Amino acid sequence: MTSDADCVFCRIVAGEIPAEVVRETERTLAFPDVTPQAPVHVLVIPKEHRADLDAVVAADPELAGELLRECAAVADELGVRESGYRVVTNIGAEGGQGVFHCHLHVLAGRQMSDALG
Ligand code: DGP
Repeated sequence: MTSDADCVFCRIVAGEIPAEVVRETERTLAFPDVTPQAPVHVLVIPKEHRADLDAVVAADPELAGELLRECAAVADELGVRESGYRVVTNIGAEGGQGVFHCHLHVLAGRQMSDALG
């Protein structure tokens, strides 16, 4: 599996940085964002190191699908699937990405604005 010793999310996958696991599959991990922007703010990541969703789609479209299914499963598990939730992924510096290991933000528990940035 591709991994990067300097990557904070690879270190979470390796258990070197603690995170409360919300969901885990063989290839994905979901854990709360350290700086939550909503009452529910969970990150869904592939365990293997890929820079962003674009890179996952190019290398492994099946894994991209699994990440999206996991977002819905997180919403289900945390009881917000009915009320609604937002899935966001930032790609590249101008896209607002700060951690260059693919992650999908699952946000819920408050009314989201209709502004997208
Ligand atoms: P983005 O801007 O899309 O790259 O968001 C990166 C998110 O990652 C940001 O909301 C904060 C979160 N984050 C950064 N470092 C850690 C960490 O060590 N643990 C957790 N749980 N989240 C982190």
